[in-house]
Amino acid sequence: VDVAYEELLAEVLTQGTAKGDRTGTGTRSLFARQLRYDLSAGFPRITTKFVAMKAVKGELLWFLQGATNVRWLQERGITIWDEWADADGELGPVYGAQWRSWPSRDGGAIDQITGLVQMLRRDPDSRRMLVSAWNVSELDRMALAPCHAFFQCYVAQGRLSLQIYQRSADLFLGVPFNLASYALLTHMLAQQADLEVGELIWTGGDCHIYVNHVEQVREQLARVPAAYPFPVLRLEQAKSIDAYSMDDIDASQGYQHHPTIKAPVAV
Ligand code: THF
Repeated sequence: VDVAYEELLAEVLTQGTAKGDRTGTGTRSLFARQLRYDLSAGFPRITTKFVAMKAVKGELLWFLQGATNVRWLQERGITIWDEWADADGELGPVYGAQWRSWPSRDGGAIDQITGLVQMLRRDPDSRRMLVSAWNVSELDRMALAPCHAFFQCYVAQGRLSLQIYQRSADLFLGVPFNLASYALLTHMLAQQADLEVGELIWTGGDCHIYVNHVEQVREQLARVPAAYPFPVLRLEQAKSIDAYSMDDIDASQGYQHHPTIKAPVAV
């Protein structure tokens, strides 16, 4: 049973500095913390509350399509990006645009994900296996600056590890999603490159609990130590990193969890 996430919640709740933020909500915050998960030991879908895997899967597939319009998500009942979209459903050049078509100087576009899969296959010792959403020249056109700004892959002994740097971490609402999302991405990349999964390393910059999530966090921590182990991921083999569908992904096997805890998202 892994309680690292809950320990981080408790640390920020009890030791965090009161700090204002862009949304005007107010937070308790600590800087620079890390969570590590051995992905071969289980899929890090937090169990001390229900984590909506349908939204996690949909959001990641939507990133991988290079999409930046929320309609595709809405058609699947996923509303987690609605607050930031304009009247046409657009978010500007956020994750999907930067991952799949980062504008290059010659007027073309760079597909970082295809490049990453090629490096994993051809040159797994490379120390340049990074994907960045943090395109400084386009930040002002994004509805929201990337929270999970970039990630790096690392291969040793046939195992793929991934470290994600999250500059701003909404510990109660966002981080359980972000952990499951990057764990899933690691499994997909490993499958595409014929590797086993290694570790997911999550590095958080401003790690915060919004003041209007404090009661929810107390309720969640009253449930610790977690009673349940992580579930196991079933991932059907897809022909390419672009070919995964919702039905190929199932993180419900062995997912025992405490009940949902609702909270408002800071916009
Ligand atoms: N803004 C803030 N304030 N927090 C975030 O976590 C966040 N994101 C994305 C962009 N901006 C953010 C959006 N991701 C939920 C989950 C992830 C989000 C936004 C909202 C959410 O409300 N989750 C609920 C309900 C899920 C459901 O629809 O069923 C939950 O209980 O988990 C971080 O990437």
